[in-house]
Amino acid sequence: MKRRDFIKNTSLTGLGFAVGNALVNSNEDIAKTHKAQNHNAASNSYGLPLVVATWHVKNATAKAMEILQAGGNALDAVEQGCRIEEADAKGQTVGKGGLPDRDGNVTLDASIMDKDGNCGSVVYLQNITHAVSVARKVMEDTPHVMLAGEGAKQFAISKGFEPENLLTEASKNAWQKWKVKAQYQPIINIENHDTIGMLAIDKNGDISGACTTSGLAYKMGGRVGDSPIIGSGLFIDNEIGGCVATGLGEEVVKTVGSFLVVELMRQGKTPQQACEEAIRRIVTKPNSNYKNFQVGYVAVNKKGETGYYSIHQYFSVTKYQDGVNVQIQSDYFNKA
Ligand code: SD4
Repeated sequence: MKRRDFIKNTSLTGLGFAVGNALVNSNEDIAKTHKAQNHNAASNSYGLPLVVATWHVKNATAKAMEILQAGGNALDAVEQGCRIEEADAKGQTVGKGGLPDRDGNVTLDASIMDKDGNCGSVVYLQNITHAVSVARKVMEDTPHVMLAGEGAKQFAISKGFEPENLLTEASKNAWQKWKVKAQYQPIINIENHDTIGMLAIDKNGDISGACTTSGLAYKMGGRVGDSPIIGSGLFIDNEIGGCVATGLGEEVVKTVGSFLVVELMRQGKTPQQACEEAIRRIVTKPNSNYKNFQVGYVAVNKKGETGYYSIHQYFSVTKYQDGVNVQIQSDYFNKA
């Protein structure tokens, strides 16, 4: 994953205009950014189908788009797209190769949500690479929404998933190095995040989303983040749009972030405005220490407009629309 290999959205044709990674200095400034983002000036339309995802995940968005271009649905697209990152053992915050908790256990969280508002998720899943597909099985084959831990693992095995060791040598070595100091702090460095959250709109205009992660590196044993919590790490309302989150899950959960973004779009905000407002809710809390963590939202509305925003520093977003699969830097909140 070449997470530093960014392409500035301002240099693109075919994606319309965008604001770029402008520094935002005040709450008031937030509202002024991204007014024109995503609009395809040439055609005066927002190209569908569309895939948008957190971080630098071009292979994943390419896979999802392949499915959509072939007439497949958004649900299959987001599942198959996320599986690309889960299978990549070099990616250290999702699926196989994910960094472990402080006890050395790799534990996965994932969720998926479809156009009809059905959803499924798994938390604290061990030894199964494709957590997103287990989440889909929970959604489709059980009367429940969420399965955890050993129950989730046994369910996955009953559905034919093969248990395997997810702790690669590289992740084990990194954990052993970390153990020397064993100091845990929320990490703001973007290089330590690449949970994949993906949203897709298919040719029928239907929206689905998915999110999958190994969570925060060196978390406490048993810790669960926002990614598998419907409404926090992911929310879809096919009449309105969808949202996925990345970053410090605890802060997303406290504001029910993805649900908030979708509800703000329901009230008339663009995806960009909605993401900015959801970030504002975090940073304006009394005693918010937002300079010490990161949260990023990616949102899409029914028209195919997208938005993305983060705290303190940009995060990268991959968008595949109008035949262009590209990495974009988000704008971000940074009250000096
Ligand atoms: C979590 N939100 O478990 C996830 C971590 C993440 O990029 O997004 N990493 O809190």
